[in-house]
Amino acid sequence: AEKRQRVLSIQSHVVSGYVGNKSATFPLQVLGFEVDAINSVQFSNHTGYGYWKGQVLDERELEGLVDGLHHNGLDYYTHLLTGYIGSAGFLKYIAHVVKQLREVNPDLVYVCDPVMGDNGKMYVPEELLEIYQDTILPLADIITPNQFEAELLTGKQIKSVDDAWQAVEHFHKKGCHTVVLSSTDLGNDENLLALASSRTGDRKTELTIHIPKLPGIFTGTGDLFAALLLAWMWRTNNQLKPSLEKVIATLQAVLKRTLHFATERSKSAKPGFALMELQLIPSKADIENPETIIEAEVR
Ligand code: ATP
Ligand code: PLP
Ligand code: PXL
Repeated sequence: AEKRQRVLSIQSHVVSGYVGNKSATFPLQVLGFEVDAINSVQFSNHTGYGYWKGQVLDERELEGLVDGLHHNGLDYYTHLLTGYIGSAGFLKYIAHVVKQLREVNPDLVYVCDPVMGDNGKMYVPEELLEIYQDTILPLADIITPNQFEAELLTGKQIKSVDDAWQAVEHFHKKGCHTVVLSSTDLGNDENLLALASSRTGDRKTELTIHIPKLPGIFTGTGDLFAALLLAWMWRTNNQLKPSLEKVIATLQAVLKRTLHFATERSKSAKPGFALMELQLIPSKADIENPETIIEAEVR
């Protein structure tokens, strides 16, 4: 029998709402993965609210947790997933964790969402950029930068689809076999454009997909995207096209449900952050069995 897939997910925990591990764990579990979560922070709520309280895990504490797992032989993982990381020391220690986990399982797949910012603004310390470039990307199998993050990592602006493919090429050269630009403004007024490329064995796949824009600002969607991509790449034996289509199908369903829920209850046109929390639990069926309506286009 096939060994159960085991993911170590190192991300934020929020008491209320759905970002980081709260956004990634349930979908991975629904799709059959065993999920071990390390909470890099524990906050009352996501930081978009403007007010939050909680704790931040430092690299010494991360070391302690990983040591505990190792001591008891609990550190066999098929996948490592990381998202938002707020400090240079913590990110450097992640590189160490990847190597340590690969000593136990050389085939470990590392899915890295190099979260640094969006829409031209960095929200992590600048020193993280160099660590992602030099240390983390060469260890990653699957990466999911957004357009701005791809620009930072390559040091080149992305103003056209051609520019975006050049960025993708840059990441392949760094050693990442699957590169997905999870959102770019290279679509049109109604669509975001995502680009995806994978090189596994002698298979080479390059895709774009137009994502209908929904009117709202959502949080935790990048985290959900990376978790779903991890799951579907495994379940399809690294077939990028069905994976990407399923990821987008689930995201559209979750976001439509979220928007419907929020607008039904909101007295104003712009629902607050609490109402806009992802409706993840009611979307269980859309996670298990995404109905793929939007097709990816082969380049
Ligand atoms: P990260 O910063 O985590 O690397 P990101 O900035 O690309 O990722 P998002 O902008 O949240 O993260 O996008 C991730 C996915 O969420 C998109 O591919 C898209 O499917 C979906 N999404 C987010 N916002 C919207 C929206 N307003 N309308 C439609 N889809 C959206
Ligand atoms: N600001 C802070 C402090 C964060 O922790 C995060 C987490 O990723 C963000 C902004 C980004 O949120 P988003 O992924 O929705 O762009
Ligand atoms: O990816 C979103 C996210 C993750 N973690 C924390 C956040 C947010 C978004 O605001 O505040 C702590």
